Amino acid sequence: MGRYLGLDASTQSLSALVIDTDTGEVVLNESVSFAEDLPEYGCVDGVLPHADPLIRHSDPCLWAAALDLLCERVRQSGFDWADVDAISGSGQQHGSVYLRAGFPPQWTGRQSLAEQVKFWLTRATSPVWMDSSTSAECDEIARNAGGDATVTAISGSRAIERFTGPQIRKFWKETPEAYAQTGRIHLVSSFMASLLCGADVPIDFGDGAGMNLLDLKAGDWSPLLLDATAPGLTGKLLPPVPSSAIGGTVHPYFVERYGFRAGTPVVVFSGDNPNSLIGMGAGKPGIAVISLGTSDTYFAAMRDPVTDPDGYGHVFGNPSGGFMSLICFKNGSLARERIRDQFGLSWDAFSAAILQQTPPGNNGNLMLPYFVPEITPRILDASVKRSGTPGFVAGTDVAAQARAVVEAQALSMKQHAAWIVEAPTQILLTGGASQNSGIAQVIADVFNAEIKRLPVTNSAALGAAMRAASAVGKISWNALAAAFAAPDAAGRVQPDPQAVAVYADSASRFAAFLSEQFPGS
Ligand code: ADP
Ligand code: XUL
Repeated sequence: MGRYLGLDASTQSLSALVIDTDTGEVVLNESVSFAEDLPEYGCVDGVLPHADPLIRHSDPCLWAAALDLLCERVRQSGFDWADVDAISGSGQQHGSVYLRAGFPPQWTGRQSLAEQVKFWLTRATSPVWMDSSTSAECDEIARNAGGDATVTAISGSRAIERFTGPQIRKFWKETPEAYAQTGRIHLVSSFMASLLCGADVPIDFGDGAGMNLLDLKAGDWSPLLLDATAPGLTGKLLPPVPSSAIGGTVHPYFVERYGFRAGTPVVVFSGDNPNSLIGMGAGKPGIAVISLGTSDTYFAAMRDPVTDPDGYGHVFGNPSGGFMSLICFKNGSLARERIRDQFGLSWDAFSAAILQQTPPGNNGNLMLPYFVPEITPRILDASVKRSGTPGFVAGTDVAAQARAVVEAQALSMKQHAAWIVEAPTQILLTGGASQNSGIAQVIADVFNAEIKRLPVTNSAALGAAMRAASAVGKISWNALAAAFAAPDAAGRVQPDPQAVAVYADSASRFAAFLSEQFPGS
């Protein structure tokens, strides 16, 4: 029993959450926002501005700076880092960091982490999950490996633009000298763990499965996919490990600067979605989870790796054993924010527009809210389409815009996620937007499922803390889920039978509008 820290390096922030397994309480929940706290790195919505909408990179020095800032902020708040018995963490998936051989060095207390990391980078920026610029490389990898079906059978996903393998291939093609100088490639998760340990911490099966490089059944890198991706890649990756492996201990830099206890064990980090699966108490098959973070994702645990027949979805490792299926939508929170900002709404007004000012089905109004290139369905040439009443199409009917974006997202999710859990009767909802009652009601009605929410909305950080407690504290998943991931009675939302009937019709009209406007999607 003790105190366990989960760090969450997400798209727009770095958070720390500590659970106390003696009292069953969350004793620390602190966050650093990249935009508000570290504007000097120039990231907007977590990425560096780029004229090409397909290119989306971030700055690994920003993540290092956020780690220093978060540790210092928590120390100053009076929380004693020495009380933490073990640490694990979470990272936005797929993003990659490219480093010289010899990384990580012995950190010195004379410079900040960001200053030290900068010297070791062979690629100044990190492609992240929002990047869609590697279509050519995906085709090449599939061809080199013997076809899409082979890549999917081995790795659980077709070669996908944002996945790390295609990103590595693009780096090798564009800058072969910098690729040759690269001694180590990390995911965001394993990079953050390596910063903390001042030692090379391996990638876990959960996050490693998001690279198009892992042989899921063998639990090791696939020689065929490594060769199909880039020359000499084997030596640039550490062998992958189970999510319960100890990656190292906290480096003296953190002990001396911030007061961590010397020797605190660090359990390997994992991806945000595998961590969320744990943090939602959904490690066993049959429980559907929707996460409304920067991306919207729909996922569930599964015993055997079953792949998406349409080729959009993925199989990742489940940190509590077995696998998880997932489907990801890029036009998630940022699309809802675009509508909120364009029409001058607050989140409360956005929710009221849905709950009080518009009916389910939105009087037949439909939107295809593809502000940026979409992952599911695959739309590279993004645009927003509307059909319906003149006021809606012209944008004067403000309330209908809020309902339309959320209905479109929920209908698309239902259409594309049927292979994961066919007709869930209950859905666990998490992520920053899950607290919005209007959004939660639309999801309940479209899926005809009861929505349950947890008191902790950062399920990725919570899941990481629970993984540390399981691996080091040897506390059972059931006990951890009962203590920290029990749904909140007040957070339940029931489907409305009348709305459910309306959405059966909306679903077919939405699917027809989508295939008419984006043929082949
Ligand atoms: P990530 O982990 O990807 O950084 P979070 O789960 O922290 O994302 O969610 C952040 C998003 O939540 C923001 O982009 C914001 O749009 C959204 N959000 C926060 N509060 C609300 C709200 N009340 N209603 C709808 N969306 C919200
Ligand atoms: C999942 C995905 C995103 C990122 C960022 O495949 O691309 O959910 O993990 O949250």
